[in-house]
Amino acid sequence: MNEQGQLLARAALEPLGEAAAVLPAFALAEADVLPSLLQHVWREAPLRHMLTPGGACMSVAMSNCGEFGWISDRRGYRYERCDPQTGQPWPPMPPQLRELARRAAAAVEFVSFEPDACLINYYAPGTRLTLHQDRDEQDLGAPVVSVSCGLPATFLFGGLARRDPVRRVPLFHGDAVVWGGAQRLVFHGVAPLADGQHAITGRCRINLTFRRAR
Ligand code: MD3
Ligand code: FE
Repeated sequence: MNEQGQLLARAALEPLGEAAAVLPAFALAEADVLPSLLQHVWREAPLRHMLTPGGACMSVAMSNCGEFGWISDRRGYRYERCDPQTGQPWPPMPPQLRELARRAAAAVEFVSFEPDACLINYYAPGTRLTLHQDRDEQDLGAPVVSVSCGLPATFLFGGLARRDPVRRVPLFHGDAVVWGGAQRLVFHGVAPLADGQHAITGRCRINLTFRRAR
């Protein structure tokens, strides 16, 4: 079995339900160079803490690249072509990352996934993401592909109702996850990030989510 075959075999052992799959180490090559791949993005569209519609400051710092970026403010959640902070279009998605997202989706049979948005989440120690659904995308038939980089995190994977029981799934540097089909609207979140040191990122975790916004 080739290397990719082995990764897929491990992935098959970690199903989260129909059409959600962890691909352990699938994105290792890209994760190892992620800070340099994102340097240009962060210069053009700096990480910032967005406000929730309720007026709370999110503990995760965010930015975007691609044709569309996900934003939150007092008016709600939505995708925008321009960064509200600079008025400029979001920086382009690095081709290497777009290609990675396509390959991860195809590995679990979402052929022809064309992401037009990439949300960048930055977690310092203690940062968490409360349970939520991702439902601001036009085509909920398209999957979401996530890539983890840096410190490990505990991903919280619930059900289709907020009160459903939550499974805790560890995510490590280089892991990719593809969410789609019946799992696309599950409630999910991230437990407070444990402190630590990582060779690539230092004291933080970076998570990318590739989406089809329109
Ligand atoms: C399951 N990010 O950005 S990625 C998010 O680690 C988000 O930063 C988390 O949830 C993070 O919205 C988790 C995994 C993920 C992303 C999208 C999903 C899981 C998903 C969409 C539907 C179901
Ligand atoms: Fe989410």
